[in-house]
Amino acid sequence: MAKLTSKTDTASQTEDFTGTGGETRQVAGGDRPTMTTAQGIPVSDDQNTLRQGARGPALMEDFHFREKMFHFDHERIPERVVHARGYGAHGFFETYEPLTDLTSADIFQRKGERTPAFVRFSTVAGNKGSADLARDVRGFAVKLYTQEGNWDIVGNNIPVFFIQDAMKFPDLIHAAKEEPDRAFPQAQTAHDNFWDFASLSPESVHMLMWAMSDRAIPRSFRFMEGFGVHTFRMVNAEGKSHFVKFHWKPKQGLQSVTWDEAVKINGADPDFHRRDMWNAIQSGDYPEWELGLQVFDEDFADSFDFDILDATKLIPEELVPVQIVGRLVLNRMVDNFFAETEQVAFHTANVPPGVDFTDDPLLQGRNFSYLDTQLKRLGSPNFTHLPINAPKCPFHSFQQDGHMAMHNPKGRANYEPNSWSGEAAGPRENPAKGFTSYPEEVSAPKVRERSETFADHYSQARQFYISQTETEQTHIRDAFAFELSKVETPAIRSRVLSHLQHVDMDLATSLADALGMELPDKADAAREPLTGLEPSPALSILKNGPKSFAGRILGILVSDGVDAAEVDALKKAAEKAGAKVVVVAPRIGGAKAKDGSIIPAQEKTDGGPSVLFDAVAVLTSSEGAETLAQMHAAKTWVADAFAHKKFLWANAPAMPLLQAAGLPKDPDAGMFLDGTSGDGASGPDAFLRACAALRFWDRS
Ligand code: HDE
Repeated sequence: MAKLTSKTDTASQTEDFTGTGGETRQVAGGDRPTMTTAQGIPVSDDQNTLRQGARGPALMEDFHFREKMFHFDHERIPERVVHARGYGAHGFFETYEPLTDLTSADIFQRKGERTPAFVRFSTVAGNKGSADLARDVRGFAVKLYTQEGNWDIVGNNIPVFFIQDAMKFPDLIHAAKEEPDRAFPQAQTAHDNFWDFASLSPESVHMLMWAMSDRAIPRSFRFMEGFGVHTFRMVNAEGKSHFVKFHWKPKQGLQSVTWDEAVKINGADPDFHRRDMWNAIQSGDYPEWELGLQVFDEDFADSFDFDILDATKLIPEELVPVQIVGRLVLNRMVDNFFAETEQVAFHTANVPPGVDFTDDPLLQGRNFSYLDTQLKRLGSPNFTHLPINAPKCPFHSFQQDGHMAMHNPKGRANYEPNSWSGEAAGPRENPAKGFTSYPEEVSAPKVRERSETFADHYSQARQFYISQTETEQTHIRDAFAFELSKVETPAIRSRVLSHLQHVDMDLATSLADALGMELPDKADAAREPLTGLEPSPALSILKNGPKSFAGRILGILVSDGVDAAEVDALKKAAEKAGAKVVVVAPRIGGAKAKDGSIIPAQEKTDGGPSVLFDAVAVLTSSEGAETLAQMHAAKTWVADAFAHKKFLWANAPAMPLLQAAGLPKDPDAGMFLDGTSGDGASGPDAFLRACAALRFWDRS
C-alpha cells in the first residue's frame, strides 16, 4: 500500500491508502464519490481532527468534526412507547374482485389493481434491542398507499385485546413492561406487575389465553395471521354501511415454535424473525397473505352473544365466514432501516373514503393516540413529508411551515376561501369525492360507564381453549405455569387460578398442580359465562398448518468423511419441496467428504443449533459420528431436535451420535433412520412429505 504523506487532493486516487497514523484511508475516485459535509463542502481527511501540531489540542474551527459529532449525538429518536422492536418490508396489495356493493373505497373498485404497501411487524413490550422470540403479541401494521390516500390497518397477530377501554392502555403497558424500580424483566410478562394487573382485570382473560398459547411465539412473521381486531365499517357509494372485521391469512400456513425453542433461539439468534424475513425476501421467496373480511350488519350484531364493539371478543369464522378479497405480497426490503421502518408512522384514523370507524372505545382512544405519539417520536407535524409516510396519490392542503417542512405550497393563497384563480387559488373541498363520516345517530347521556354488554369475560376464553388440540392445550398450561412461576407473590398466582376455573376446570386443576398450589375459590363473574359455545377450529394453529414444507428450513449436520452424494440427494429433495437447506459442520470451513471434496457449511455446530431449523438431518461417516458423539453441542443438536418433536433423517453411520444423544434405537414415525421411518415410509421424498406436518407431535 502506498503511504499518503501529505494532505493533497485525493479525488483522483482509487486505492486504499495508509495514513500517517497507520490508519486505512479509502479515498474517492472510480465510482466512489467525494465525501462532503452536510453543507456539501468536500472533505479531505475523515480520520484526524484538526489540531495544533500532531500531538496538540483540537481546534474549534474543525467544522467537519463538529458537524459529524453533532449529527451523531442526535442520531436516536425516541423509540415507540410500545412496539419498539419492529421489522418492515415493502410490497403490494392486489384486489381480487371489485367490492362496489360493500364499499366505495377506491382500492376495491378495480379487479387486479395493485396498490403499493408497507408492512411493519413488531413485538409489543420489549425495547428496540430486545430479542425476537419474546412471548408477546406481534404487531402487524399495514400501510396501503391507495389512490385516495393512505389506509393504515394497524393490527396484531391476535384477534382480541387485553382491555376494553383505551383509558386502561397506559396501565396495561406500564404493568407489562419492565418494573419501574428495577428496570427488569425486559420483553417479558413473566413478572408480578403484569399478572397483578391482568388478574385484577378479568376482561383480559380471553387475551391471556391467546398470549399463553403458541400464537405468542411464532416461528416467523411469515407464518402468522394478522387481525384488525376492532369492528370497522365499510360504506358504499349509496351510503349503506356494513360492519367489517379484517383478517390477514398467511398463504404459508400457520406455524409457531415451542417455548423451549423460543428461549434457546433468543440466545442463538436474537434476530431470528428479522433474519427470516430478510432471507426469504432476498432469495425471492416472497411471503403472501390474503385479506379476508367478515362482513355483517346490525341484525347480526343484535343477535350475536357479545357486543361487536368489545375488542376482547371475536366473531368465530364458523359464524361469519371470512370472505377473501385480495392478497398482500412482500417483495422488497427497505433501503434504509431508519428512514423507512423506524420512521414509518401508522395511525388507525388513516382511512380512505368508504372505510369508517365504529364506537369501539378502544378504537376511539387509538384514534387519538397515534397522531399524538408520532409528533413526539418524529418531532414535527411534517412527519407526513417523509417518503415512507407521504401518500403516493396527489395531495394538497394549506398546511404549512413547521420543523423540516419539505412540501411547501407555491403561490399566494395559503387560506381558503380565497378569490384567487388558477393555480394560485390552491385546493378546495370536494363534497362529492371527499371523506364523509357515516351519519350514525347517537343520542345518550354523557357517562363514564362500561356497557353491560361487555361483561362476559370468560365464555370466549373457554371457546378458545376448547378449540385447541391437546398438544396446544398442554402448551397453554405450561406457559401459565412458567409465567406464574416467575411471579413472586402467591396471592397473584392464586387470583389467576380463580379466573381460570371459569375457563376450564381441568386447566385450572392441572395448573394448580404444576404450581404446587391449592385451588382457590372461583372468582366472582361479572356475568355468568355462557355454556355451549362450539369449538372454532379456525382458532387453532395446528389445525391450520402448511400444506407443504415450502419456505421452511432443513438443517443438515454433517461430519468429515460423509458421502457427498448423500448430502446432495437430500439437499436436492428439500429444494424440490421448496425448502432451504443449511449445512452445519463442526468447522465453518465445511466438512471434508469421503471423496475429498469440501461440503460448504453455513453454520458451525454450536452457532447453528437445531432450534433454528424446521426439520433436521444427520449425515456422517462412522468416524465422524464418534467424534460428534464427544461434542456437547452436537449431542444437544440432536437431542433438542428430538425433544422438539422435529422430523429427523439420519444415515446409518450416524447412529452412535443419536444414541449418545439419548434417542431411542427404534424409530418412531417421525424418525427416518437409514432412510426409513418407524411406520415404513422411506426415501428423501417421503421424508420431506412428512416434514409438511412440521412436527411429529405424537412423539412421547
Ligand atoms: Fe397500538 N399503539 N395502541 N394497538 N399499536 C402504538 O403508536 C395504542 C392497540 C399497534 O409498527 C403506538 O406509532 C392505544 C391494539 C401496532 O409502527 C401508540 C391502544 C392494537 C403498533 C399506540 C392501543 C394495536 C402500535 C406506539 C389502546 C391491535 C405498531 C408507537 C386503546 C389492533 C405500529 C406508535 C408500528 C403502536 C397506542 C392498542 C396495534 C402509542 C392507546 C388493540 C401494530 O400510539
